Amino acid sequence: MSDTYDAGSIQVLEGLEAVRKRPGMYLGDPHDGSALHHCIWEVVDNSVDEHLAGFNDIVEVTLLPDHSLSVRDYGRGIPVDLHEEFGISAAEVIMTKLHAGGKFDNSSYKVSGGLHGVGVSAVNAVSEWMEVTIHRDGTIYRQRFEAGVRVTELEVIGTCEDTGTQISFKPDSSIFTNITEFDFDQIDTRLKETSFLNAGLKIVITDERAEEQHVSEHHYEGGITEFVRQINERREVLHPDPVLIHGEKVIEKGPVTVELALQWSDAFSENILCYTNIIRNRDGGTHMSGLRTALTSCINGYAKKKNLLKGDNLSGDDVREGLAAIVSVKHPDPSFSSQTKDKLVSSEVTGIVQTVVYEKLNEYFEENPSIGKLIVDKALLASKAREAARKARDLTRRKGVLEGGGLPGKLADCQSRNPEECEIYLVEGDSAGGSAKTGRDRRIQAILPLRGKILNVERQMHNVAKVFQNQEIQTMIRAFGAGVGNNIEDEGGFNTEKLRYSKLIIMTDADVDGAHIRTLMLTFLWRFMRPAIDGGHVYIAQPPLYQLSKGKINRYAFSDEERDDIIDDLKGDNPDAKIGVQRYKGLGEMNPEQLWETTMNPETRTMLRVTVKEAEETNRMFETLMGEDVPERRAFIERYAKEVTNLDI
Ligand code: 0RA
Repeated sequence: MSDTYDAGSIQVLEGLEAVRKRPGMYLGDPHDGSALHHCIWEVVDNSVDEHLAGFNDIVEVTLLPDHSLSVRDYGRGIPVDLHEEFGISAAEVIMTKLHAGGKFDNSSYKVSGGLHGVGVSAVNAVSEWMEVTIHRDGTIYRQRFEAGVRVTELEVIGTCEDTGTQISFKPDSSIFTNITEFDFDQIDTRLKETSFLNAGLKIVITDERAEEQHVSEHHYEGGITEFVRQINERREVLHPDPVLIHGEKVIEKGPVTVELALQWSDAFSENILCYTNIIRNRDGGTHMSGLRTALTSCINGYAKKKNLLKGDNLSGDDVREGLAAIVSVKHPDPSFSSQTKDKLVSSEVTGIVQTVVYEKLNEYFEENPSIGKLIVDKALLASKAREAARKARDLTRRKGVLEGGGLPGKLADCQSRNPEECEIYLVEGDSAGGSAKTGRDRRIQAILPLRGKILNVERQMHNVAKVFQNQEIQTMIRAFGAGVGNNIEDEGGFNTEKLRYSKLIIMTDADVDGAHIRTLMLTFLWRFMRPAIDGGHVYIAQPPLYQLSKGKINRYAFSDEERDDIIDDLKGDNPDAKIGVQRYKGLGEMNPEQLWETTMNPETRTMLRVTVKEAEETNRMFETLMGEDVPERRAFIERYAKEVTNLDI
């Protein structure tokens, strides 16, 4: 047997040596954690394939204290019989031959892994060691490799009653540098997504690296429907159950299946996630275009038929406002625009998705006319908002809002005329406004006190005039000096280049009312001055929740946790030390110095910058800020605070 065997194994070595030499080409950057985690996806994908083939319901991923990781499934087990061409076991071929993935089965078996990547052998190549354990035909087999080279034969080590495969590996520390530890959260997030996209597949992740083990389990019988539900978890949805759409078309290469779940909520932006063979396509592609075309024509058609549409057609943006959707395509041979698979370009997919969605969504509207009307109404509101923003400049000009009065009387402007260094604080209430005026750095900080609640513009979209009659809104427009209306192309439309301040800082009380006012302000900015948000000019001040004092020492806490830490710290070795704890209910309770020190001093303050990197984040942001979900809000603050700190340097 040895001749063929040697020839085969030389080929194997050459292949794997290439991976070791240039891991970046096969697995991504070995220094920033991406290749390291890619190894996991690569191994897990094989088990997911077994699920897709209908033979596996559980994947167990375990992070071990020796920096190794194991993936166990309960599928058929890798075949152990002799591979004719190479003269070694099929298992060894899979473990050592690049791209050996789907050779054994020419059905549509390889849907995820085979297309995803380079196969488990590439991971083997960059592993200090890898072990495969196979449960098959009542027998347990094991084989071990080091740096991709086998160091034992495939040995029988016992008997069993189940079937399945376990692959364990330890990434080679001579290849992976800088980030060398598996990141539990990253793994958890990714595998959660995987289980959403594979209805019924249970994925259990166990972290045994710390003394106390940590387990996370994902199992969604509802698949992408539950995924959409979760995206909309904290939103007011227009219909309780996501619309589930399924279709298939057989093309020359095999069957293309499309699966979608759609659900509209009262959120502002759209949130559509696209996948091909379980891999996320961040930039969408032909499946996305198919969906968009179908949505626009279907919803316009329905609106007309029901006489709900008076004026122009609804735009694509209008019908997608507030939509959360998952599009999952399975394709036997997809093409992408790049190696990273960010965009699907297989052209036949557009038509397939379009036809399926158009048909099924029409059917859905016929069967659920009241929901159809809610969705059309929501799109009409979005359309009105857009129209309103467009009309806004004319109206404000006619009313002389922009030119007429000059700067508003309530504005305590700053001395500098250099917008780059200037900031404007939008402060709720006169008393807080007073403290802010006294405490500020008057050279660069302007204060605009806003009285009471500003208008909820969302409810007034049908009546733009009313929005612009609102005193607080007029005041803001005049103070900012950059016009109004989201379209910069419009004359008088909001133009960040004209902004008199580079930072628009919303400063409200740290309570429910404050959160509400902040939401109203953000809603106004979103609808009428969106370039300010897009350009990163909008900030949220973070006043402290507590003052802690011991004698002459004053310290401030921004969360309950921090409060407890500071109390411990101040007590030091004396548990009986007297610590004064003051809870700030509003900004008004702080004197000017305190307000400066804790919230306004650019050297020491923490602010949130309102950023819109992705629609997803926009959505989450608005909810995060509106809701009272404290952990979520804290996570948000932590995530953005860093960015802001950097910015302020
Ligand atoms: C090739 C053929 C068959 C199964 C597998 C590979 C397989 C590979 C992996 C990798 C991890 N877990 C896995 N489970 C299965 C089909 C074998 C048959 O027809 O019985």
